[in-house]
Amino acid sequence: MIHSNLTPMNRRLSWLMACVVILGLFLSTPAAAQIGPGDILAPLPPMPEPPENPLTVEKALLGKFLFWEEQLSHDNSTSCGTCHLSEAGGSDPRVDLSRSIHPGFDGLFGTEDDVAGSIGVVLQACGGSPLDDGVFFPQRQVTGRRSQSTIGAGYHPTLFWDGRAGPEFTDPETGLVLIPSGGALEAQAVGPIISMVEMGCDTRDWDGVRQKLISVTPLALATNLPDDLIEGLLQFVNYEGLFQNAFGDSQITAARIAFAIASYERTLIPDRTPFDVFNQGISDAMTESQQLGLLLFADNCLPCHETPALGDGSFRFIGVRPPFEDVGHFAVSGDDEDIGKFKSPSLRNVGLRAPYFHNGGKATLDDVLAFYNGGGDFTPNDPLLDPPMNLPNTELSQLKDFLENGLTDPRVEFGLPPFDHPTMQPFFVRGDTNVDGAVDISDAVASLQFLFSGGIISCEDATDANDDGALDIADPVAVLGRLFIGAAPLPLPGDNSFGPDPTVDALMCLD
Ligand code: HEC
Ligand code: HEC
Ligand SMILES: [Ca+2]
Ligand SMILES: [Ca+2]
Ligand SMILES: [Ca+2]
Repeated sequence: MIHSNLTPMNRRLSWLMACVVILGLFLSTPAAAQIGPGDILAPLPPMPEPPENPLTVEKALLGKFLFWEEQLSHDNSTSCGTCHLSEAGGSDPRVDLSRSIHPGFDGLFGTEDDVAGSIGVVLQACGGSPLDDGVFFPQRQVTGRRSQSTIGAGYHPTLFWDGRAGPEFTDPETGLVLIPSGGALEAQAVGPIISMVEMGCDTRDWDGVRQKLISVTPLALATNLPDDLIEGLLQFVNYEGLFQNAFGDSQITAARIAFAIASYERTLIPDRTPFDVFNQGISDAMTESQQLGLLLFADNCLPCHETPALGDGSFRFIGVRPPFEDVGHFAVSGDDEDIGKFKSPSLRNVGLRAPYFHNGGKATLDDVLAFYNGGGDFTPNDPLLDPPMNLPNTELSQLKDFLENGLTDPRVEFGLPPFDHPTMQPFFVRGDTNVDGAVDISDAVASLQFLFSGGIISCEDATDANDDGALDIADPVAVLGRLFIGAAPLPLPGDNSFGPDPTVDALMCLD
C-alpha cells in the first residue's frame, strides 16, 4: 500500500476509511455503502479564471471556432481538436496507427523507448516546399509525448507533462505580461499554432496566422457543425466578425486568439461523472464495486491525484521510464531533483484516453494498475510508491471499475454539449483500400472485391486512388500502375503519406 508519508489530511482519510470499513463489517452491509457525499473529496469547484480574461459567452464561442479550426494549421490538416477529441477523453484518438510513433530518446523506431505521440504536420517551409526533418520525412512529424486532456485542464496551475506552460502569460507579439498568474491556458494555446511539428511551418509568425484567419471561411473544412457554431457563422460570417463580437473590434492578435481558446477550454468542466453524482448524495450512482474502488483509490492514489480534479498537478518521478530519457520538469526548473519528474494528471475521463503516461507506454488501465501494483518499471524515487501496492486481483478490478466507469462523464464520452464539436477531416493514405497504412497488391484486390463481388470498404477516399471523386476500375488500375510500372505517386495526401483529402468530393471515410 502507498501510505508511508501520508499528509495529516490523508491520515485522517485513512482513519475515516478504517472506521467506515469496520463499521461496515459490524452492520454487515457493504462497506462502500457507508461513504457519504464529500467524505473523500469535495465536489469540483468553479473553474478558475484570471481577472485579466474573464469568461464571456462571446469569447468562448470564438474559442470554440478556433479550437476546431483545421485552417489554423499551416497545411489545413490539423486543429487543436484533432489531437484533443472529446470522445477520446480530450486526448488524441489516433493511437493505433503505426504513424503515431515517435522514436524516443535513442532516435530508433521499434525500441523500448518509443513514444505513442500525436501526428502533426510534415515539416514545411512557410513559403511552400516540404523539408527533410531527418526523422519522419516524407511522413508527418510526431510529438515526443502523449497528448494530454484539454477537458478540465484549466484546473491545473501549470500545463504540459513537464509544466512548462503558465502560470504567467506573455503576449508573444508585444512581449508584455498580460496575465501574471492563472494564465496557463493562455500561455499554452499560443504554442501549437506556431510549432513546426504540431500546426505550423519552419518560421511561422503571427502575421501569417492573422492573414490566414482573415482569408478563410470559419470551419470550411469541418463537417457536422453543432448548432452554436452554425448560428455563430450565420450571424458573424467570418473571423473578423467573430473577433468583433468577442473583443469589441475586429483586430486579430495572438493574445486574443489565446484569450478566446482559453475561455472556451474553461467551459470544459467534466463534473457529471458517476463519482460526482454519487458525491452529491445519490448513492446508487456508483455500483458497489466502484464504491469499493473509490476506497482503494483514496488509500493508494489520492496523495498524488488529490484535489477535486483528481490530479494534483505536482511533479513526480514514478518510474515510467529511466529519468535521463526525458528530463521532464527539470527542463523548467533547472533543479536536479526534478529530472524525470512529470505532472500528476487529472484522472477524470481517464478510461477514454488510452494509452497512458507521458510516453503513452501503457496500453490499458490494467497495464497501469499492474505498473503501480509492482511499484513502477524503473525504481521510482517517490516515497509514496514504496513499498509497492500489492493488491489482490479482486481489488485491482474494483479500482479499475472506479477509474474506467466511475470517472467517465457521459457528455464527454458521447460528445454532448459543452463537449460537442464538428467532425474533423479523416486522414488516410491514397490507394490504401484496406486501411492497413501501406499500399500494396492487397489494396488492388480489396478494391476489385468491393467493385465486383460485394466486398466492404471503410474509406472511400483511400479507395479513390486517382482522386477523381468516383470509385471504379480506374482506381485499382492506378494502384497496380503505381506498384508495378512505377507510375507517378498517387494524388495527395499520396500513397506514402497520411493526411486529409485536399480536393472536395462526396466520398467519405469511417472513423
Ligand atoms: C499534433 C497534436 C497536437 C495539436 C495540434 C495540439 N496539441 Fe495540445 N497537446 C499535444 C501534446 C502531445 C501535449 C503534451 C505535450 C507535452 O507535455 O510536452 C499537449 C498538451 C496540451 C495541453 C496541456 C494539458 C495539461 O493538462 O497539461 C493543453 C491545454 C493543450 N494541449 C491544448 C491545445 C490547444 C489549445 C491546441 C491548439 C491551439 C493544441 N493543444 C494543439 C498535442 C497537440
Ligand atoms: C507518487 C504520486 C502518485 C501516486 C501515489 C499515484 N500516481 Fe498516478 N500518476 C502520477 C504521475 C506523476 C503520473 C504521470 C507519470 C508519467 O507520465 O511519467 C501519473 C499518471 C497516472 C495515470 C495515467 C494518466 C494519463 O492520462 O496518462 C493513471 C491512469 C494513474 N496515474 C492512476 C493512478 C492510480 C490508479 C493510482 C493508485 C493506484 C496512482 N495513479 C497513484 C503520480 C502518482
Ligand atoms: Ca526508440
Ligand atoms: Ca493497404
Ligand atoms: Ca477514382
